[in-house]
Amino acid sequence: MAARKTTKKPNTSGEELKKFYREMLLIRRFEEKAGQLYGMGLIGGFCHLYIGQEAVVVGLEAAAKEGDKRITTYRDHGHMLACGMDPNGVMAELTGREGGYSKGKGGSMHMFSRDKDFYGGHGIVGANVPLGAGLAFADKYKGNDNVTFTYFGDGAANQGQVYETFNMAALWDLPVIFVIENNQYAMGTSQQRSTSSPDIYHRGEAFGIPGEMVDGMDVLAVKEAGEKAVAHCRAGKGPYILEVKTYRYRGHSMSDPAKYRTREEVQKVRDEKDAIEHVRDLLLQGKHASEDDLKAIDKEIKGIVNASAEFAKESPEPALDELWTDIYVEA
Ligand SMILES: Cc1ncc(C[n+]2csc(CCOP(=O)(O)OP(=O)(O)O)c2C)c(N)n1
Ligand SMILES: [Mg+2]
Repeated sequence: MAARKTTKKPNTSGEELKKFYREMLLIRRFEEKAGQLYGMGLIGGFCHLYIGQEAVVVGLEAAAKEGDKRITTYRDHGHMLACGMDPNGVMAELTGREGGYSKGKGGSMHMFSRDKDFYGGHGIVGANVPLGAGLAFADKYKGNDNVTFTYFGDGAANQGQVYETFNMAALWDLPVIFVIENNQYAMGTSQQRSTSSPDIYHRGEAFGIPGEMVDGMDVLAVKEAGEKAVAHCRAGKGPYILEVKTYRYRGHSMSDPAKYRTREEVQKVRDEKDAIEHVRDLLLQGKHASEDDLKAIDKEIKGIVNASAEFAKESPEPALDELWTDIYVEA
C-alpha cells in the first residue's frame, strides 16, 4: 500500500469534543504547572514539556482500546495523562517524591504503569522503537488483537535502529503503530537542517509498511487516522506509520537557549493552529457548549492540576532504604 496524505475531517459529537477539550487542557495546564515547579527548584534533572502537541496523544488514545500498549520518549507526561494515569502520581514523580509512579526514583523520563499499559518514558533517542516492536511481538505471540503505539520524534526517525525495527516488524507482521511526532525540531536542529526529505511517513515503503501524514494540530484528524491504523494492525496486516505534524511551543527541555527559531514563529503557530483553541471554536460555533460551560471545565482542570502540585509537594522524599529496592525483579 502506498503512503498518502490525509486532509478529510471526520464526524464528531458535542460530547466527544468536550472530552477532547478537557483532556488536552489537562495536559497543557499540567505541563505549565510542571514548568513553574521546575522554576521554583522543586523539580530537578531533565524535564521536557509537551505543550503544543496535546492533540497527538489525545486523538490517538481515542482510537485505542483496553489492552493496547503505549511506549514513548522522554517527552512523556502528556502520554501518561492521556492514557489515564493519575496526575498526582505523575507530578509527585517529577518532584522526586515517594507518591510518584516510580516512588520518586525515576523522575520525568522514567515512569511506567502496567495498569494502564504505559511502558515509559525512555531517554535514549530511538531506543524505545525496538522495545515497542517487542511489546507488539508479545501480543502477537499471545494471539490477542492488541496494538502498540510506539511514539518517537522527527529526530529519532533518522536513527538506524528505527529501520532495523521496521524490517522486523514488517517481516513478522507485528501489530505496531509507529507514531512519528514531527514537531519540526530535534533539540535546536530544524528538520530542514537534519533531514534529506521533509516527508517521513513514506520511509516504510521499502519495507512494505503503509504510512500516512496527519495534521497533529487537529485532534479529530488524528483520531480518524489512528482508527485506520488500528484497524490495519488488528486485522493482522502488520505495522503502520503515522507521521503527525505538530509543534512544541516550549524549549526542547527546561534548559533551552531558544536561539534556533524566532518568537514570531512560535506565536504564529499558537495564533493560527493551536489544537485546544480549535476544539474550543468548534464547541462554541456548534453550540455544543457556552463560554460558561468552558469556564467550568477550565476551573475543574485547574483544580485537578493544583491538587497534583500540592500532593507532589507534600509527599515525602523516598527513604534511604529505597536505594536498595526495585533493582532486580523480586520473585
Ligand atoms: C542516542 C541519543 N543521542 C542523542 C541524545 C540527545 N538528545 C536528546 S533529545 C534529542 C533530539 C530528539 O529530537 P526528536 O526525535 O525530534 O524528539 P523531540 O525532542 O522533538 O520530541 C537528542 C539529540 C539522546 N538522548 N540519545
Ligand atoms: Mg522533534
